Amino acid sequence: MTHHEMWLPESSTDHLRGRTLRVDGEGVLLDTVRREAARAAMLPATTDADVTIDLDESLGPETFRLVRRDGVTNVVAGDERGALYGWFELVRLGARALGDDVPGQVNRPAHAMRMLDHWDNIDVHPVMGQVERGYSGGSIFYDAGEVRADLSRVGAYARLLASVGINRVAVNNVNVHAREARLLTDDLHEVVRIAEQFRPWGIRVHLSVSFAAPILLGGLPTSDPLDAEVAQWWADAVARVYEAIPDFGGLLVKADSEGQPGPFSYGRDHADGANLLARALAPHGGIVHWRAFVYNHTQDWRDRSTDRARAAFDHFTPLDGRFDENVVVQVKHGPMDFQVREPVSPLLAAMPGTRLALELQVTQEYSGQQQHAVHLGRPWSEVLGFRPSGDDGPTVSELAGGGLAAVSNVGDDFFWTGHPLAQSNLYAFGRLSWDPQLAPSAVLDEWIALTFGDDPELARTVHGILDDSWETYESYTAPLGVGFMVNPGQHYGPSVDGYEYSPWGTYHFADRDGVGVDRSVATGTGFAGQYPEPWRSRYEDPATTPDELVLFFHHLPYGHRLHSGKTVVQHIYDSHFDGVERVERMVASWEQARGRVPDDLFERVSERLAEQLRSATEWRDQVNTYFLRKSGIPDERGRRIF
Ligand code: GCW
Repeated sequence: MTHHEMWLPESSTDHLRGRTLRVDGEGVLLDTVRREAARAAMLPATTDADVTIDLDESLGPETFRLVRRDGVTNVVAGDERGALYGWFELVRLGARALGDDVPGQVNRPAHAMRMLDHWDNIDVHPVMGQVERGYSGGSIFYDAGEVRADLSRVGAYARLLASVGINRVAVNNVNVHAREARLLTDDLHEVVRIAEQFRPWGIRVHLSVSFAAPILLGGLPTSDPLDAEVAQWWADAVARVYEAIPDFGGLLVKADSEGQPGPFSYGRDHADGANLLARALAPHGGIVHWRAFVYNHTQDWRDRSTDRARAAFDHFTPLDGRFDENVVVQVKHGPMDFQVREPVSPLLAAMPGTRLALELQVTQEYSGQQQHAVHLGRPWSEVLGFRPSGDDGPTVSELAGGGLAAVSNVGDDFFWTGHPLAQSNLYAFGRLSWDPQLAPSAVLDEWIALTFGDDPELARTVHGILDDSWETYESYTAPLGVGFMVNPGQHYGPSVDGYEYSPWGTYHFADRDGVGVDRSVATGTGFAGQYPEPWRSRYEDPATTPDELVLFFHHLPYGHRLHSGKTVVQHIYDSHFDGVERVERMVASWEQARGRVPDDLFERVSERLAEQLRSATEWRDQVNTYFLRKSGIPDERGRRIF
């Protein structure tokens, strides 16, 4: 075995072995289903069969339904993709797939676009390495300057992704360096090879491109989006891509952000930039994902009038209605940057005339970097279900008509994700983008059952470790939504003032009296005013701001009393002591898994849990000590702070 099988071990199809299957119809994806069935040791049948799969277009794209009749389970699918997804539902259901209580509802994805973005570089980047913010070894696509000769692992990855309904993958970093820029042109034949691995699984390939490509690759003097030659260059380049890859998905762009080139250099705006590419893609049915992550990263910390949290909204809302139909503006879930707790980005509720995608981060940049066990199903589910304009308004999921995209967490590590339990995050992203209403803890249990088989004791252990692990991580890191107390650059471990005097716009403003960022309209940066009612008013006032976000919106005295009844500083002490105790319990409970999981997996998780405990202890002691020294207020319970 060259890699772990994640949630599709051989045993996941035990219930299908020796059963008969009839698949009606022809096509690449139906052939995939036939191969999967053979792999599961099912027997092909032409007439009577235990399972039948056939197409009924009236169901619509990507849709399927299981019908149990006369001892036969029939998968009726709207198209080939629906058939493939229906197949994996049979796998997920286990023995139930062949019983009379087969769930018969129509299964249709909530989002047509369910995408993973890879921040993989071809060349090893001197600072970021092979995979930017990657914590799972090298890239599965590239190895030290080349596209891998053997891409079979990409095929295995595609299978796993298809099993949770992912249908698009961007294969290179949004920070596009010189070497990666060439994937669009000179190295297109390599992208063709990658697309071949994804195609049988119904997954379309996307490329991240440099906005300066016409200069870098085409030798033009400009990449001005309103220049006719520039437009022609893009049209030609994109046409060549579609000739080589007819099912190519589209382009992904990070422009005018953290040093990437963009339309601002030419006095143009982001609608001009996005529409330029959209028009090159439109004749081929392609899409441009244009990221809204645009802010000033060379801020002077002395400048209190600039608030990074405002940036995406301020840049993009004036452009609402100006984007072409095949533009998807891709918005990070929070206004800052994938912090462990942020409010939902107000931009998501402010672009009614634009297709928006919600961007999440499966790779755990700010949530323990796959050293810490942190299951992200719950925070994602909270974001997806949040209603920015109150109980009668739409959810974030409904506002994200352009679907979901997330930064992948896999690499060439044997377990794919460094921390074996981080596989659960990849699984949860797929399942929640298919159905955002699924209960995150039920999704977690699905993943556990598929991955570890039928062992209730083990299932309890893994569930216990992961289910509230996000809250645990939050409790020993930056308090009450304040964010960014990490080591600058690599973003692992505590450094309370690490970003306090930096140009990145990420400050907590702790002083001897209090901590937090005043983002109110009345006295602060005005960010709270970017929300519709009722949240605008709720966030405006500390009395109505939820505790967990109160320092995101307000600068509060250490003695301020939270809804919980605790003061801010006592909350900091208590949550940090509690967080470490929770990690101690995680470490102890993992012992129950010894002998119940493969030894190498047991050891890997044990090592990571030991590191999590060390790191959590460091977080606790640095954060508590920092606030004790700033505030001079002792812990009510007299615990040891340094
Ligand atoms: O969170 C930040 C990361 C960068 C990343 C950037 C982005 C790809 O630290 O590494 O760059 O976000 O989302 O573009």
